[in-house]
Amino acid sequence: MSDKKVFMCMSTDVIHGGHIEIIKRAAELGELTVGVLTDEIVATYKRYPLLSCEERMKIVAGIKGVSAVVKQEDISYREPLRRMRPDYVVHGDDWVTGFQKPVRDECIQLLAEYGGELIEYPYSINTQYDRLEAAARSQLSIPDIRRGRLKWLIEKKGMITCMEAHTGLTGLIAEKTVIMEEGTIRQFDGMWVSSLCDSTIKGKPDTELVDFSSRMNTINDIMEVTTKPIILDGDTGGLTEHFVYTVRSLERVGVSAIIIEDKTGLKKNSLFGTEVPQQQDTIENFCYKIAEGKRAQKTKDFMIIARIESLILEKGIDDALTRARAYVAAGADGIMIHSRRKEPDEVFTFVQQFREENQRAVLVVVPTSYNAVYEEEFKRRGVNVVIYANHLIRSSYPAMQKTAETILRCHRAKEADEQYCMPIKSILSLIPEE
Ligand code: SPV
Ligand code: MG
Repeated sequence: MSDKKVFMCMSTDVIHGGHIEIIKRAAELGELTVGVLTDEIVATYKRYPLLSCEERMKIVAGIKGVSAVVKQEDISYREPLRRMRPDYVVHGDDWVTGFQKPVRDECIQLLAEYGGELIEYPYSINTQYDRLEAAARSQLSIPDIRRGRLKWLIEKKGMITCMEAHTGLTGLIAEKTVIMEEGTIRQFDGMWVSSLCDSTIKGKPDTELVDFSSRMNTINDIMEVTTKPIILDGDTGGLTEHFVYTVRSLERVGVSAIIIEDKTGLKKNSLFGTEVPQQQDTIENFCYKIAEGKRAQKTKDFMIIARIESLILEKGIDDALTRARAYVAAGADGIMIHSRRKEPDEVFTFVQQFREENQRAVLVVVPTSYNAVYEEEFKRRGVNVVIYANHLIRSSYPAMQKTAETILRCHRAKEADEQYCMPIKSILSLIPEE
């Protein structure tokens, strides 16, 4: 064997002949070290791994030709290359284009710093391997696997982001949109099934008019085509006697959490604030609802998160904090604090004061009106979940309206087609048949 050092990186939990082949070729070049990506990184850039990093490291270590296995904490090759200075980095040629290209570009630059070399082998295209990956991915949509993933992600990442989804198609956007940024990959961690969006898409007001059976249909549509965890906007949760059934139904289908708001009577959307009559529930009643929901819960992973409307209804921070304490004591797994101010100050004050006394409960924010705050700032302050609650419906409606107006104005579709519509070919192939 040559005295050259070889490095390659692996994330897979489904080892197949293609991987064995590339390891064999890499080992022929010298002493092979394999970097195994951590669970957080795999979940961020690919999908939630079915096997933990430790398991995957053990499997890779057992493959003939592998001399050493190291944990790799970043998708970028910077750390292992600077530390090990391998003579060769080995990779499939699938990263020449696509979202991994910037990682490749950086890797080439790093190798050039000390005269290392990138060796690429043709990526194994094999329908069997694709089927294997599809089967592994489909495991992730199984209720027992999907349900617990929200808690897991929050524990691993500290803070996660959720995009709203109100149809199968918007679910696919929340599931599949990926961007590359400075050698890392960004995608949403989960989905929010908003009552506002689920009502609006049906042309109905956001007043709990869309009933639970209909909400479940939406959830099912989204679940059929996605794998990411789902948080349901449960409005007020309805009658406590009904809420206990809701909790069980949601657990059964694999929803990860429900957020219920402490309002009573005819619910109106929070962003109306005090412009419309809205009644906050008593602490006692709402605590009873939370406690009964927790009692009905069958699995350990499901979460009931209490949403506090004190700031929306201008009752002040002290009222919000009193309620937060009571709701957590009643069993709530977390608190969503809502505000409709343009400035984030009152949310920040609440977060700071709540976190001083409670470091454990999950804290959720919905920065629809205070939209200038960066995610990093929320994280630094102790927020665990940031929800983009209505952005896909708010962006699709203007596009549809412009299209309709343009066709009316032009007496034909050509102009609208050119300006606002994706090509027919693209829409036909947007959802491939299995
Ligand atoms: C929703 O998305 O339906 C919400 C958040 O409840 S908000 O519209 O801001 O009240
Ligand atoms: Mg809502």
